[in-house]
Amino acid sequence: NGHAPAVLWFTGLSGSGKSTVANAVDKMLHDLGCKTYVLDGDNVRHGLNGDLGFSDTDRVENIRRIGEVSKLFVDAGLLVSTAFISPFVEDRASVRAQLRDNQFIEVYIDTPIEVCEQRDPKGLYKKARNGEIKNFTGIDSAYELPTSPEVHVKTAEQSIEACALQVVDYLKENGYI
Ligand code: GGZ
Repeated sequence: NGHAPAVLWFTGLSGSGKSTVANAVDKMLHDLGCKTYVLDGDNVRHGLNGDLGFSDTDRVENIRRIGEVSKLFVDAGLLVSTAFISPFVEDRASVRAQLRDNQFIEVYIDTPIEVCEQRDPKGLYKKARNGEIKNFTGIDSAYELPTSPEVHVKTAEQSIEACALQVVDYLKENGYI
């Protein structure tokens, strides 16, 4: 039950299902005996990155720090899942460049913005449309599409379970687990 350490880098819009799928994957991996950890807004944006907001500059710094922390977890031998919008291609590429070949697995959580907006679990899209929140990703702040993600997941078309299995299957097929 050994496994190769790596970062599963989930990227996608707010409400796309990144955290949900990442946590489902994490549970499956844990049940397979892997050492794992999930980094998401809940444990990073309040603490380590509590000084950062949502300007482009702050997002760049947010992702840079998360990349550094992920690298430490990989050094410790874990399969770490990160669930952040990470809207900029260049920043995702920088994190990839800091890791060894095959240690960065980009998982694009591809959910149409219409679906994310309909879900709107925190009412943030509504506030962004009202102008109560500025610089909201997909409304008035960019999301740069992944061009060649290792895994491409469509949450609007299949269950959370099936989405998570797609990621776990990738790890199996490529010898990580
Ligand atoms: C995007 C925002 C914003 C703005 C607050 N734009 O659905 P959520 O609530 O739980 O996920 C979103 C989260 C995004 O933080 P990240 O650290 O993932 O962003 S980034 O990678 O771009 O740095 C959303 C909430 O924070 N949120 N304001 N303006 N999402």
